[in-house]
Amino acid sequence: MIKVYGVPGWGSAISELMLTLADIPYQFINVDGFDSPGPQRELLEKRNPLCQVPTLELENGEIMTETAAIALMVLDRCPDLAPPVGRVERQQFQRLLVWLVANVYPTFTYADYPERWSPDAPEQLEQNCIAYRKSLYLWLDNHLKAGPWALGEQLTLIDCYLCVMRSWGPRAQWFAANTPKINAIADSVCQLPKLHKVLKDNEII
Ligand SMILES: N[C@@H](CCC(=O)N[C@@H](CS)C(=O)NCC(=O)O)C(=O)O
Repeated sequence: MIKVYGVPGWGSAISELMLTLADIPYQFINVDGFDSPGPQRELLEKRNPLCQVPTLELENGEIMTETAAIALMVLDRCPDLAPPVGRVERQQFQRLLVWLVANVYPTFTYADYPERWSPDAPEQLEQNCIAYRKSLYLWLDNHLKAGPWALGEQLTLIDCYLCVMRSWGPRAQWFAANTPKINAIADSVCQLPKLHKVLKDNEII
């Protein structure tokens, strides 16, 4: 069975939602505290030298990291979670998948640990990253389809990202006030009975 090394509510929640939607069984291994020296960090570092979550250990022992790569792996097993090949929505799915991890996710990498990257001005770096992240979400909200899901009529793995990311900074209240489409999509994901347990376990609902 796949092992998901993660922390409730963190980036591993995106993988957990995707695996659950695809009916792929997994075992969750909580590595809370991995971002400080200690046994949890040692456990994770052995599998992923970047020491990030999610880190997956697949059925064959291979290590898989990067939520976008994990999404592609899930799609190999459950193609219905992306628009079909040949549909215009598929290109937008591919674009948004890379866009989220290439643009939004790094704002967390830098703003969550600003002292690592800018020891002399950590607060400035953090504020700039958060302001940039807000501008990205505003752009995204303007470019999303009318709904009910990010790509229109079909629930896709992009919706897993939006649901989990809505629970992170700048937090649900900001999304409710500024990004109505992201907010509505995240609400719809939160109402999927299939995801109820995993969302609760990750303190997203
Ligand atoms: N590119 C990775 C980013 C993963 C990531 O940054 N995860 C965060 C937690 S949500 C993390 O592990 N941060 C710790 C660190 O970067 O040191 C992905 O898409 O999975």
